[in-house]
Formats: sequence, C-alpha cells, structure tokens
Amino acid sequence: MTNIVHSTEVQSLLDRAAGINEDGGNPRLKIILRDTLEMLMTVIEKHDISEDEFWLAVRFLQDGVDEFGLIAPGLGIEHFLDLHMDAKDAESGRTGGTPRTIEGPLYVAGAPLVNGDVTKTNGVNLTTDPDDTETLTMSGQITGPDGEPVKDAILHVWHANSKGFYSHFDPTSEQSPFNNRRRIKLGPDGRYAFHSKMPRGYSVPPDGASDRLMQALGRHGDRPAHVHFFVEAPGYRTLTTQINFGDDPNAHNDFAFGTREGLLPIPDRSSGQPVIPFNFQLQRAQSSDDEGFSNRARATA
Ligand code: MBD
Ligand code: FE
Repeated sequence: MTNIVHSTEVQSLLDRAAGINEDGGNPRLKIILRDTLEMLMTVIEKHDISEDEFWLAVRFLQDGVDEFGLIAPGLGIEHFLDLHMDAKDAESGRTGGTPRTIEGPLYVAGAPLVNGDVTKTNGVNLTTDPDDTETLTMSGQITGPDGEPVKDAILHVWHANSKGFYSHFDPTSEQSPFNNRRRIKLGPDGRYAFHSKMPRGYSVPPDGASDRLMQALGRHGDRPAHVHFFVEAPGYRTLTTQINFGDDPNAHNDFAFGTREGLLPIPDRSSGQPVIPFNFQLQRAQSSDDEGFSNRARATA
C-alpha cells in the first residue's frame, strides 16, 4: 500500500486547503475540516478508492441531500452523539434520570399547547384524524433527581399514525397539521396523561437514498413503533427521549439505533387496549442553556 497522506506534500496540501495559515476564517472550522479531510484521504488510500468510486459517492450524497436527516441516524451517527454526550456527562458526574435518545428528523415546532393538568383534565387526546386502530394510553409523572414533582413542565409528544407516517411529512398528504403532535402543559404535580391512535413503526421512503444505502449494506430501514418526547421545565435540563414498544418485531432491530435500555416498555393489553405507565426523571439545570433546546434546524408549520 502507498503511504502518501503523511508525506510533506499532502500535509502541506491539507494545511493550505483548510486555510490553516490564513488570518481570516473560523479557527474551529479550520482544524475540524483539516482533520476530516485527512481522515477521508486516509480512507481513500487505505481502500485504494478509484476516481469512479469517489464520484459515485459524491453523486449519492448529492441525490440524497433531502435524506441526510435519515442517513445520520441510519448510520448510527445520531446515536453516537448521544453516547458522546453521555460520556461527557459521566465524566462530569451528571448521571441519573431518564436516558436521552435521538430526536430524529420528524419533529415539527409549534404544535398545539394544550392544558394537561390531570387534576383538571382527563387525559389529552393527541389524534385529530380518524385512524382505525387501537387507542394507546400513556400516563405518569415528571420528577426531579430527588423524586420531587416537577412544576410547570411542557411535555412535547409526537408519533406516527397506524401507517407509520408522521403528519407534515406524510407522502399521502392525508393528515391534518399536527395530527399526533401536542405540547402538553403540566400542572404543579408533574402528572401527565394522554391517549392517541397507536403508531406503527416508521420505514424510510422506498427507493430513496436511505433505502438504497441500507440495501447496499444488507440492512433494512425500519424502526419499531415509538413515541417521541421533549420534556422541558423551569430549573431542569431539557430531555430528548422516546419510548419504543418492547413487543414490536423490530424492538431489538432498530435501523436508527434509537432504542435504549429503560426506554422499551411493553404495553399492558389486559384491558383490551395498549396502556403504558411511564415516568420521566429530569436532571437539574446547571445553566440556562440546559433549560433550552439544541439549535438543530427543525420544521415549522
Ligand atoms: C423516525 O421516526 C425517527 O424517529 C428517526 C430517528 C429516524 C427516522 C424516522
Ligand atoms: Fe420517529
């Protein structure tokens, strides 16, 4: 195998390409890009990647640009970001509470903010559209690190319909805006309850970039049925998480690596309909940043 990446010529090429010795530009971007380019060149050399193969990869990325939000979780990168944040938290002693897991690409900002104070309501309905399937009921409490009820939380919930399609992203265009999406305003006791039409697992769009990539890897593009959450509350760290149904055939075979220990409840069907009791435990905020959301670009409607 040749070994030119470490040569003076290529090292100098990397410095020049990343603007290392230029005064202008963003220093953090420069060093990250330099390392990324060096990794890419190392892979090209290691696997003797041809010109044809390189431009095939570029064409794949160009054609798949609309699906980067699916490719990132599909290749485990979004899960790796969680593992990285978990590792940093562990290092700084920020442990405990409900595990985080990936947001995914299908959140829509601005869902109806509804009163979910369970002392005043009987459980919020998330589903606007008719859907001929079971009714899922979830309920529980948001607490803090000492088990104290979390006051004035907002529980953001979003999930697919029984065809595995999310409102706003539905290829059939059949769903109302914000079907199966709500922001639930909780009361002083942190208790929540909602019901909705049971989701089915999501699958990547047939023949799209993610699907073609998964096929080329001998994998599939399916997720178990799941429900997404953000939990935000004054004084607490915003939690991004989801539950995946523990009895789904893909419960342990999630294309997006979003299933985690502690987040795989099996619905109780003893009443005839699926019921999931689930409590959330939040960490306390250490800064106002902790109380906010990541700056990820999100859909709005
Ligand atoms: C989803 O519904 C999802 O949650 C993720 C992470 C990726 C693709 C579709
Ligand atoms: Fe999802």
